[in-house]
Amino acid sequence: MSAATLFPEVTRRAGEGAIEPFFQPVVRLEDETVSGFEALARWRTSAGEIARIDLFPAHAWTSEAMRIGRWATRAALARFAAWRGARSETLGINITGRDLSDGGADFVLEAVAEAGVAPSAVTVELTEHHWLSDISRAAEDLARLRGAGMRIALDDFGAGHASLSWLARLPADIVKLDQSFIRFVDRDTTERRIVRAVLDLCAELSIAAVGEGVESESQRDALRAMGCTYGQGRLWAMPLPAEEAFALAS
Ligand code: G
Ligand code: MN
Repeated sequence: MSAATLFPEVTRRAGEGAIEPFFQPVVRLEDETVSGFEALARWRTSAGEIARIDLFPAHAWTSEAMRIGRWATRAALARFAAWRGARSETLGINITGRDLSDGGADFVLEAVAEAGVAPSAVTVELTEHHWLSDISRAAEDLARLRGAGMRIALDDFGAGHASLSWLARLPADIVKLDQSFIRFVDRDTTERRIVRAVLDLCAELSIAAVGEGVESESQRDALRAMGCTYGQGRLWAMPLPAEEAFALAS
């Protein structure tokens, strides 16, 4: 099943191109080994250039965006399942509040089962860039995913809508600190103090933290010194095609 058959509108806009799942490694800051990957949909154009799907920002979210997201998630799960076997690495899949309120939890349960990926290998990343219209319902949906063995991550933490109320009311295992904070984490900045406080908060709540968009060794060192467990970013690798990304795991 190709993107071309499912999404003629998008593939028309992309020329000969197609949506493809890319994978960005997430590393343990302790020893910089790969703990897992985040799946990110990419749009590969006929010119060979690879663009981020900026077609659907939060304010322009459509049912087509959701269909594409779901297709990309299924494709990512299939690629990951074919590679992982008995290995221990995890896969992060992204979901929005809109998707969640449109049967997203059932979709994730079904797609993970269909791909044959162990639920314990899956982290569901809920982005803060979209509003949650019904937080109680979202909490129930996320609890179902967690009950099935998946982990829940609050993505783009600090840069979106809800931070503390989400932390208080949603079942979260992981917080992914937005890269707008990580950018300044190696200097004496307000961002650095906020990161330190959020890491303390995560420790208090027994939530693991991931620094997103880590680009330099000094950012890595600062996060490590403040007790952040994981990192993700250009310092290690940008999102890559499956084979290239998976080759980074030892
Ligand atoms: O929204 P979310 O955090 O799930 O998506 C991560 C996005 O950030 C991806 O589109 C990815 O390409 C981008 N990204 C990942 N690592 C880096 C980085 O080190 N620097 C920058 N500028 N962007 C990054
Ligand atoms: Mn994410």
